[in-house]
Amino acid sequence: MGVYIAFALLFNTVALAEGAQIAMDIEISNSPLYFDQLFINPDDAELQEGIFLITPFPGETRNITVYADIRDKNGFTDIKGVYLVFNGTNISMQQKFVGDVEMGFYEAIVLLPFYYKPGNDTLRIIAEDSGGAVVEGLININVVPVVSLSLDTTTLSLQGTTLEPLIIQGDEDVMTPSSPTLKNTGNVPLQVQLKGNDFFDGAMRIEAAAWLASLNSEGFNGSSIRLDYLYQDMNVVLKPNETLPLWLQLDTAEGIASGHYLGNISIAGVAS
Ligand SMILES: [Ca+2]
Ligand SMILES: [Ca+2]
Repeated sequence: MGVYIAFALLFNTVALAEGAQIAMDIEISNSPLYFDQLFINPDDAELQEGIFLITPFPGETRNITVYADIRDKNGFTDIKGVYLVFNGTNISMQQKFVGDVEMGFYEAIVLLPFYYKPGNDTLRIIAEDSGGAVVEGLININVVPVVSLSLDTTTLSLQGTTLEPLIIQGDEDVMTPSSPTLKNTGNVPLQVQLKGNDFFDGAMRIEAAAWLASLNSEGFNGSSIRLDYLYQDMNVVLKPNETLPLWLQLDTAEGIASGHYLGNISIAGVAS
């Protein structure tokens, strides 16, 4: 806890004769301004060994409430301004109520985007009184790594003839489920993996390997893989908050009987 000590040295200048006595009064005024308590709402973070653990919400911005109890020996009305510095922004903390004649209770909400980098960080709180005394307090935080991958498509149906390859076009818009879009909704880079199973209509079967998949804004111009029953790496790293279109193509070259087939394609993200 930071305690601000101001020294005021009051003495008279004297012409010093050798061996003369010097009279000196020293006044130490204690803490014109200091932090009584700095904390984050327990609902927003778990405290572990002096560090607040904050888990971002996948794909959303999380509001973190930060509190500072500040005392000023001259009375809380002497506190002029309280600011919170985080992620390059300076937020003014609002006085919520007063504890007693010396203490003011301040609050601010910090916005934590889901893609904010995980690891140790600090929230810096700066308070100033009318006399220009400044104190700075730190809240140590740890942003917990979150692995989260979202796909706007859950089910798709595809119609066509068996004369030519059937293509599902991906896009980069997460609001268009008919065109699959992957988005990294966590805060760590992800390796994307895909697998498929066989598609069936009764006894009729299309093997998983009849599907080609590509994660590329250019469609199949980039690298594509043939689906397998086990997860395979797409050799694409999806950065936090980044989106990529997923393209799928059913290869009908081997000849597929007409029917109504049903099957699954699964997507996974692995922290890379
Ligand atoms: Ca003061
Ligand atoms: Ca889409």
